[in-house]
Amino acid sequence: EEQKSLLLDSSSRFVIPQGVKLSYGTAGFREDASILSSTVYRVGILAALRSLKTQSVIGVMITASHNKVSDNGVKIADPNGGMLSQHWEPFADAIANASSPQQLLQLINEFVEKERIPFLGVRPAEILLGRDTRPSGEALLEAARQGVTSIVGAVASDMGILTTPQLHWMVRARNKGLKASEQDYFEQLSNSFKCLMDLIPTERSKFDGMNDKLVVDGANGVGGAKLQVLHKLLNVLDIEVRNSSEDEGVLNDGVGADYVQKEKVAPHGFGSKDAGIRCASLDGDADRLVYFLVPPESNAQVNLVDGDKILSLFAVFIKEQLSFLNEKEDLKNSHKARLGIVQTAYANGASTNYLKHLGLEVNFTPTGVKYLHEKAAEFDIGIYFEANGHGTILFSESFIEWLEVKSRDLSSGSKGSEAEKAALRLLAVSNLINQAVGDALSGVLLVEVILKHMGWSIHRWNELYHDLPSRQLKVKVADRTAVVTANAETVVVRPPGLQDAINTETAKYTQGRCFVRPSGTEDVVRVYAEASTQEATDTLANCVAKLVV
Ligand code: NG1
Ligand code: ZN
Repeated sequence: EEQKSLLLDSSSRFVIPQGVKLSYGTAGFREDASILSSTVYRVGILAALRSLKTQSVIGVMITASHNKVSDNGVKIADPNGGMLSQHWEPFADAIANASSPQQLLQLINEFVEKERIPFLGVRPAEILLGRDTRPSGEALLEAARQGVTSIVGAVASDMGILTTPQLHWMVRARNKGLKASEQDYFEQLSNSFKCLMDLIPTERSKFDGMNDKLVVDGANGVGGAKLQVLHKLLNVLDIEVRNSSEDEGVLNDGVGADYVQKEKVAPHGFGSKDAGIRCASLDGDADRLVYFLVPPESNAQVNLVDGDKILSLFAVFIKEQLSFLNEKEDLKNSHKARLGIVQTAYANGASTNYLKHLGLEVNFTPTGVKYLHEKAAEFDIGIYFEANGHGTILFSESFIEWLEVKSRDLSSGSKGSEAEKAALRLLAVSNLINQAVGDALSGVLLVEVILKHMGWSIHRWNELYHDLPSRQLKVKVADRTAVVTANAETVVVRPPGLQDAINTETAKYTQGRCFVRPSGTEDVVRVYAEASTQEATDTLANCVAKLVV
């Protein structure tokens, strides 16, 4: 009864806007911020129920990532720091669209019953709330808090302005019983970075004559300021951060990783004066990272070093460490680690060829971090990246334990051996790179230390392989759900005949590859094409776009 009146009372303060149908997509709920408060309030309720069900800490992040500043959004971090279990998404959709407090209450009651969510005699719900720098964030965070506290006994902690990966990291750390404050996050990253720096082979510790400075575009979002904090703790890297707050410009407006990757132009504040310098760009909530080189001519395209190339750099480094470890086959406890690479169909074909050529196992999943993450978790070490710069490296618990034992065994034997250093490096990577979600801050640190380890400039790195020309188009259609795909979105199964037509078109081009799929975040069908020249690629993409409408 107390619960019932609490819910009816609080939900009457959050009236659902007329005529909007919301859906918990790959990025949670995302809309114009002005219509989101009832949705965020209801997500607060869901988070509290999820916490009761799992008897763990749950996170709620308020962000719309790379979208425009007037948008906002909300997503849940599950107990392990990952995305909300897909099994709960239909409930999220249902309550977000419930038309009255009574209907909301009924849906909650049914769900509590069906999922057997415990209320009595259990640990009360505990939720960590975070938000990015959007002006609408403060009020929406309050709406989330009211949603959480409308469940009897539930506690909401406001963690303040954070990057999305920081909040996911905190949720994961809390549930593992580890230190989980923002300061702990910064310390873990900087300590493991320093550890990797100390393990750089002395003969390689010089860059190959290139400018050692890194300039980072913070998208006028939350990432720039957080990177400054890390930078102060590190005091070894030469990093300049631009576009680090609203004072310098509008969030995601002509800046940020999404803009740089899609438009292939330099963000605001970068120009020919930066030609040849190593540059990087974060997105608005700092879960995506791309590197780029500004061309000397002022209106030319940037040289993009995208998520595929970051993945390739990480793969080369990890593979090198594993080969050091496997050299000493006589060691007890020998273990051939399974390294797996996970990409989507948007990965440039040249990157896939390169990775296969290294002898690595490359897997494909549909677009959406939850699919990539899940696949990568099947390996001892799983590296996943989307071309747009979201990705990370996952280490299995059993492999970490094995590494800990191994590094101890090795240190008692041949002191300072390559195998011992390799084990220590892999352990440091597992602490540096965010195990919950892709994290641009930990990504920057890992890229920087690997470049130093290899003695590579960004130019050398960029030469690992040459991207095939590619083109992405958006097609507005009456109903994007009419397009249904299979095989990690590479094949259209509906409408009938479309795939045959795409095949016929693609076959006309050298190194031609093309696929179409409905977007999960926008009301469009996306077309992606690759071929041996940019001109051919554009023609292929345009022809296929005409087949879709
Ligand atoms: P959709 O709209 O489903 O293509 C986009 C990105 C994804 C992912 C999600 C979530 C592309 C082609 N797609 O998905 O990679 O980042 O947004 O933000 O970049
Ligand atoms: Zn983002």
